Amino acid sequence: MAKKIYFAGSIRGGRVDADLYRRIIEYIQRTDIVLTEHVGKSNLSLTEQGRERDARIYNQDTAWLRESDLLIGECTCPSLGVGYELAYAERFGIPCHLFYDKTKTQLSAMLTGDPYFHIYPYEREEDIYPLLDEILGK
Ligand code: 6IA
Repeated sequence: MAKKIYFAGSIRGGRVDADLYRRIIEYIQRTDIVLTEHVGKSNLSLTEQGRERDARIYNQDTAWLRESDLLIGECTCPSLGVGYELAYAERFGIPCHLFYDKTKTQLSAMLTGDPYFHIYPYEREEDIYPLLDEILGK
């Protein structure tokens, strides 16, 4: 059965990796369901929406997170929102698989120091896809 995947990637933290997010999302979608497809879209509005509209985003995202089978995060570009989602996922027992490009960044010790998270440092984008196959049980 297709799994429900919560893909986490930076939005207001910076969109430098938005195309990479889109490629990863499209890869996962070959076999499984990505609840957060918008994270890979290139035309996202980055401006604050006001607390009420942002509350709708928060409520929707946390509901999706609770119903997801697992979280896959691309964490090269630091994002407060992704960090929050990871702690939230841990609280609800959602398995988390985190990727980052080790030639570009070092991950926060709050993630690498927490044994709850499965962490995959990579050097080339091509390295990500076979790991995704394993994670998704292909
Ligand atoms: O702090 P950040 O903005 O970088 O946080 C990014 C993370 O928070 C992503 O993994 C998303 O799941 C979530 N997130 C942040 N902003 C939004 C958002 N903005 N919509 C949905 N999820 C978000 C509005 C875009 C909308 C107009 C399509």
